[in-house]
Amino acid sequence: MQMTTSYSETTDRFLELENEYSAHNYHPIPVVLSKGEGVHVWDVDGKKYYDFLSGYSALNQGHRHPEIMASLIQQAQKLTLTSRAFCNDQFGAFAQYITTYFGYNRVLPMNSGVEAVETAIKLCRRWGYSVKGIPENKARIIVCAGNFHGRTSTVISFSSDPASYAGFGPYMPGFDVIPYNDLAALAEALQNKEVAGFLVEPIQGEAGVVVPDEGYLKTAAQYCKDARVLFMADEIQTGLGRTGKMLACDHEMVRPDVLILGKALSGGVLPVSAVLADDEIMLTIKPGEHGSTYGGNPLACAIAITSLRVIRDEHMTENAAIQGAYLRKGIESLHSPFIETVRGKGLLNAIVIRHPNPEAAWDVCLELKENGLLAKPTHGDKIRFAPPLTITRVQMDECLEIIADGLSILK
Ligand code: IF1
Repeated sequence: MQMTTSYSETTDRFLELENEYSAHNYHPIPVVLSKGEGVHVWDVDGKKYYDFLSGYSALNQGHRHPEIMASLIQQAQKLTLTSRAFCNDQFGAFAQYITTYFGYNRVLPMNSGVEAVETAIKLCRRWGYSVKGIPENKARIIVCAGNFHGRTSTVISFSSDPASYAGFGPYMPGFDVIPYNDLAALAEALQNKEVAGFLVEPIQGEAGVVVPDEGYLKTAAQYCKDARVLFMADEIQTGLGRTGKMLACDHEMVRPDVLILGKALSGGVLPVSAVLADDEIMLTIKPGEHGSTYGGNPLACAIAITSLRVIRDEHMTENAAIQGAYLRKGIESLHSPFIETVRGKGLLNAIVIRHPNPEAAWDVCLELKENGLLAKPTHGDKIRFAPPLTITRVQMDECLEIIADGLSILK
């Protein structure tokens, strides 16, 4: 039986509006937020919470980071959008900054994460035809079961989660699904000479923070190199310091042929995503063959430069490694019989709840909410713990107490 939660008339009124007038494409935790700052958010009744979801890792720098907000306000007072029909004084600076930051020749800017994934798919196919010499319309891309790369019709075509793909066919062809973290399966799939790319999350986020075996990424990247197949890392959720390295691929010193970024590229202010690659890949797309209205807009560029800079300046990546290890150790030391496993890297973590009640994870999240911490279950029995990378040790100690209290409702 699902636990009920108490909330005020004010909250109720906002929930009713959303229920009455919006699509029902989410089942949110019943809390209505009105303010955010750093690792905290406040609801419409003034109650304060720790944000342990960080906008699905779009808020690595915390809510309303002062320097990111300053860039937003400064640029918003000058120029917000030109389209790429014209040039602007922010885009070139952004392109130089981000390509130098990650060590690639070029960047193709987009907006949402899935647009960057779609862009990577198009780049990969085009490279397959014009460079690798795959026969037209025959290019294949290998993906992993349990993937989440977004929700467009193409991307759900290779999802293995019925909640993502069921009822949305017909599906885009050209994708081969193999088990995640399975090098033998990858080696076999790479036998096909029409394979142009391998698209993979270094850690599978939505699947419940599934961390592959040590060496998986390194070996997979080598297999791809040997087969002349592009290794494409979707670091939209794992990138930008989240896992305790700037990129999750950095844990194994893997340099993706195609790097896909999003979410925290904008510090949670507005959608900014990007694909990075070297000339041989990026220059296969010619003028007028790909783009988007807002891609590379001056406002996004100004925000993205600051969003990237503060991660380095404030050592957020290092803090994620330290506080994430502390969080996992603290949860493990609870020795809760209701935690099947604690897993993650840096501040991308999840616990798997073991309990006969299928709503147990949801009920724990409602209890956490009552006690001042916001988290949400994924795939039923997993609870993701992913606070902003700015969280301090003192704050983490307080959160560990709240988590312990939240678990105590399970009998
Ligand atoms: C939802 C979670 C899901 C992503 C990776 C691409 C995208 C995402 C690795 C697409 C987006 C978001 C989407 C949001 C919930 C959240 C999410 F894992 F982060 F929790 F769904 F799996 N690659 N992830 O994680 O980026 O187009 O959304 O900007 O759709 O419910 P987007």
